[in-house]
Amino acid sequence: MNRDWELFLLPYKQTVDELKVKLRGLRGMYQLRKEHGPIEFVTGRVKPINSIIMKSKTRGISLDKLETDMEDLAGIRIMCPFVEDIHDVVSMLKKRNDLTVVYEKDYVTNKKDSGYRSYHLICEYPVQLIDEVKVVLVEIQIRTLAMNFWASIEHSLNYKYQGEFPEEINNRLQKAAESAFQLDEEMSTIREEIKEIQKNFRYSQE
Ligand code: 0O2
Repeated sequence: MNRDWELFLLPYKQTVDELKVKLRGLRGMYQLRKEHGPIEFVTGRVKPINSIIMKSKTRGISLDKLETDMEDLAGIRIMCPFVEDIHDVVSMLKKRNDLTVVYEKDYVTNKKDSGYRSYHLICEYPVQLIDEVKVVLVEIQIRTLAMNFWASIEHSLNYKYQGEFPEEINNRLQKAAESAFQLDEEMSTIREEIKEIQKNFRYSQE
């Protein structure tokens, strides 16, 4: 099948560009309000054509059905400082009126067998084209910095093994994912303790 990929992917590129600007803008708004910002940084990408073709083969997705069946042609990642920020960002995204959450996958509570943790929202986003509004699917992944550290490195190592790590490496990657999660939990505990100390200090000054 001959496809003009650039034309096909254009609404997805527009979606990624728009959402990156909107979500990065939120970070600045929290800073201005001098509130804790649940967003550390935001990235986004349109799935590269070779990955689309590879995923369509491995998942048995017909190239005619990419729009409906490949949910991550447009992908956004939101990195949060703390695990609890993930839930705040999810609630905030669910309340937005420029996108609709279709369904969600909570790999933070239910980690994948690989050790992968992240919260995924599959959303519909209406994008204005020259003479029509097209509703496209976008996958928003929300994760902590530690989850992102693990996932980015595991993903890059995966290219060598194409998803089939030897068992011993698999086990070590799972352990590394657990260490990353423990680090997240420890940072949250430290944060809570600091908040408590500050609260007590304020009371003692009143
Ligand atoms: P990319 O863009 O190269 O990252 P399912 O059919 O639901 O089991 P599906 O549809 O692939 O699987 O969705 P899933 O597993 O919920 O999420 C897909 C995306 O989540 C992946 O995209 C990765 O970005 C990320 N992900 C899921 N599992 C892992 C993992 O074990 N390690 C890492 N590093 N990332 C993971 P793609 O398609 O791999 O593309």
